[in-house]
Amino acid sequence: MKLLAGYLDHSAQETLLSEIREIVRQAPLFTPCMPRTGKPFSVRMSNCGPLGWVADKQGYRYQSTHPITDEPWPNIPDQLLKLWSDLTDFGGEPEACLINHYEPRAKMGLHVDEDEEEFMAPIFSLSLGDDARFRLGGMNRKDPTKSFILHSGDVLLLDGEDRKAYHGIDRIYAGTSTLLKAPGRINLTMRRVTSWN
Ligand code: MD3
Ligand code: FE
Repeated sequence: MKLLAGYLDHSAQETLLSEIREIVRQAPLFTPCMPRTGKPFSVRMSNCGPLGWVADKQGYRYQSTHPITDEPWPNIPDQLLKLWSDLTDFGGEPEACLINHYEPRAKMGLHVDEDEEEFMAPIFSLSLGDDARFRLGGMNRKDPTKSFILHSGDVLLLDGEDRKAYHGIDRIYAGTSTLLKAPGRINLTMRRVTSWN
């Protein structure tokens, strides 16, 4: 894991945030839910890029359209594509950019990202808004974990062994940033999904 603390300055964060606001106007945040049980996530999501990650009673998957509007996902903003090409050495553009919106009480339990076919590509993550406590473990759920505070503008790059590690968001520290209009946090995660192109 490589943490690039404060990689985006305030003005770059504002520019990106206005692009994200436009994206969620076209592709509204939806509430994902657990397969089978239908238990809703506390995080709301949307995506941009050719593929987007969705979760419903049928399962977890990547698809090319929004689950409610059935429209294709908006494009990934150029600013994000440039960050990907500047910071990763993997050929090709990201195929999916997941937008996670955390309200102050939202969290994301420990999980492994395993819905992608491509495990060689790094994962790029960017935090906006309130601080969050991020937890990174090992390949097994019971492995010891470490926690890190993620701040607005921080970039996290995951590759190698960490790509397959358990991770989650324990809590949001509401009111630690004034970037967003309301307390909360946005996380953007860019990924390669397919292993064919
Ligand atoms: C470590 N998102 O979308 S981002 C996710 O802050 C996700 O919203 C969290 O976990 C969030 O799947 C954490 C940092 C991150 C992303 C992917 C990882 C850490 C990771 C994949 C493997 C290991
Ligand atoms: Fe994850």
